[in-house]
Amino acid sequence: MQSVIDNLNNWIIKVPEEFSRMSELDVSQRPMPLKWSKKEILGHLCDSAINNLERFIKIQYELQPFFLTPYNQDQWVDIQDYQDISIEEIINLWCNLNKKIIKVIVKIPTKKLTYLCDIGNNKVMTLEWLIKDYLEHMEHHLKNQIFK
Ligand code: NI
Repeated sequence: MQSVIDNLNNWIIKVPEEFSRMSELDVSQRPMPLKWSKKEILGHLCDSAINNLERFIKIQYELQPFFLTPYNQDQWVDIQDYQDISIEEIINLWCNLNKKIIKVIVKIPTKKLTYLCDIGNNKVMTLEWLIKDYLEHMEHHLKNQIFK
């Protein structure tokens, strides 16, 4: 779990640095009409943080397995209107959400890391898996789409 926390802390430093080198056009441009801009991808990562923060909290006290509620990613990005918000505001939101997530993760007692959640399709995973998957999903978007 320490490596997840170290990685999140590194990204909190790196993401604002990397974005400061990009132009407004670069962060706002959609590669295709229906594809997200870099702003919107970072917004999607805010939505992921919002939804996963709730999961990391609820799994700790709800009945097991805790059933994950999916969220419609395109609708969230659209309704939150990230394309029309300044990149600074999205970066601040993303940093603050992830700082909060780190604070929650560091306080999870070791025994709770094996608590179970149902991720759909009859797949049951542990809280530890869910936290690692959160980082993996974030790094996929950062490495392959935003900072490629
Ligand atoms: Ni995604």
